[in-house]
Amino acid sequence: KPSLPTYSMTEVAKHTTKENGYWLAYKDGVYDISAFVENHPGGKQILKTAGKALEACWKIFTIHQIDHVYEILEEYRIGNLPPGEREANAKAQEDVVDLFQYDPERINATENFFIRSEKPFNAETKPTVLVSSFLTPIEKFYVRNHMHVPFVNINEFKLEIGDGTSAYTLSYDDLKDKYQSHTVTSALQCAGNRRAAMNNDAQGSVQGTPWYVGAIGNARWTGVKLRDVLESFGLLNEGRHVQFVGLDCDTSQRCYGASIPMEKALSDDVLIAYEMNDETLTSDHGYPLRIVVPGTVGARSVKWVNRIIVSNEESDSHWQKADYKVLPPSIKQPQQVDYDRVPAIQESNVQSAICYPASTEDGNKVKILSVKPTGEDTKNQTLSIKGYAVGGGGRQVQNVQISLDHGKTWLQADLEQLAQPYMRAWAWTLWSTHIPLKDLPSEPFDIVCRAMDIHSNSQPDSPLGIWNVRGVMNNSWHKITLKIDA
Ligand code: MTE
Ligand code: MO
Repeated sequence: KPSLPTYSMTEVAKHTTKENGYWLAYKDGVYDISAFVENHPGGKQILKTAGKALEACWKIFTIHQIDHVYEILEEYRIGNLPPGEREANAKAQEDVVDLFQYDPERINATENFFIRSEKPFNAETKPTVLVSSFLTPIEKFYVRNHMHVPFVNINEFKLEIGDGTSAYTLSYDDLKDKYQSHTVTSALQCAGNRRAAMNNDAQGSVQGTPWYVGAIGNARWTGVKLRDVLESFGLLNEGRHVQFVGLDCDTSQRCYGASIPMEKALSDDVLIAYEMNDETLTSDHGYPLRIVVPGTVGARSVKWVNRIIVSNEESDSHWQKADYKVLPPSIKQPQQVDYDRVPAIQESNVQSAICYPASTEDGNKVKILSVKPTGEDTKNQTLSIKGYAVGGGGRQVQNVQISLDHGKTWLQADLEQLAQPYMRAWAWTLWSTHIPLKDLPSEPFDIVCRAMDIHSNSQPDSPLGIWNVRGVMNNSWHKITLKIDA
């Protein structure tokens, strides 16, 4: 197009905002896609390409490599790229394909989360946010991504269900129309929640994302029962495990995956979910479909699930075969043989944590927290303490206790919990207590909490006896140190 002006990549790179317009380059053309942004089938994700050359962005998302896309793009052409820059683009970006281009924009992320990593996105909910509502709002719910958020074209999306040799498929609409919907309120907790507190001088440091207490949330999940879907294809009890595979795959096509025992899949409450808190799943939480395995560690609730396989074998994914296993404490540098001797974690254990008072700073770094008591009348001032507890495996929380003297004496907390059927207590418990100011020391002091489930399982007082190099399943008493600022 000789009639059009020539723009360099430096010029293109300046157009990445609404004010300046969204420009991009492709081959020998320069395009202003501002007017197209609203119409892009993949939504706002297209903005990630602004200021850049498309070559690299399209390399992996082959869905774009069809003629009509080039035709659409040609309508937005505003100029030419100087000769030479096209080759440079293709070459320079060959190796830096941004797998994360479909990760969503995360509104108010720093307000709600302590962000542990950006790519992949790993963010835990701040403690005070956790206890401010019984259902964790979607945008405040922790995100644990091992890879990028995958691109999904819902019109082409298919869920495959099979036994490893042959498979049936269901579209998104099929799944919603053909099966009865079912809603479950359930907590979801990462097996690595509270990992950071497992680091200690005596035993060494642990490997993995250093979560404080916020890799947990509680939501209403709506979907169809996994058992109904398996049953409709005659796959119920046709293998010992049910494997799930996600759409998030690395460049060598290894995808996130996990499995659960068939016995668990027979439960009425394991879902192929499409809604969270009555809204369509967001891309960070698995849109369009995710598995929800209540009572089980988060790692088995596979997001972006597009394949379900009934098999006599567990999933052979890294996250089932290595990782998410409680290795013996003698192992400090795990090898595959060590993992092979140890079972994959399934059910969660009994857990609780103090979430209020809390600092706005990263909880792992706060040594002594200064707090002001509440109440107008100085004589009747109290200190409120709040937190969450969860039984794991469907076991309801029986009680939560607070101690100000490292476990010699205990105060019983008040519980907010749902009435749930026996062994199906999937939702968490919120708890609170109010301690009169006159009962509190003026010097810095420790508060610990611990929960007990209906089978009297309780939490260990320290991580020493449960230490493992991957830092998983830490449910030791949670402790914070306070100084009253009267
Ligand atoms: N599913 C896929 N496909 N990819 C993932 O990285 N992370 C798992 C699980 N499902 C993961 C996944 C882990 S370890 C946890 S704790 C939960 O999703 C987190 O779910 P959330 O991000 O919705 O809170
Ligand atoms: Mo996790």
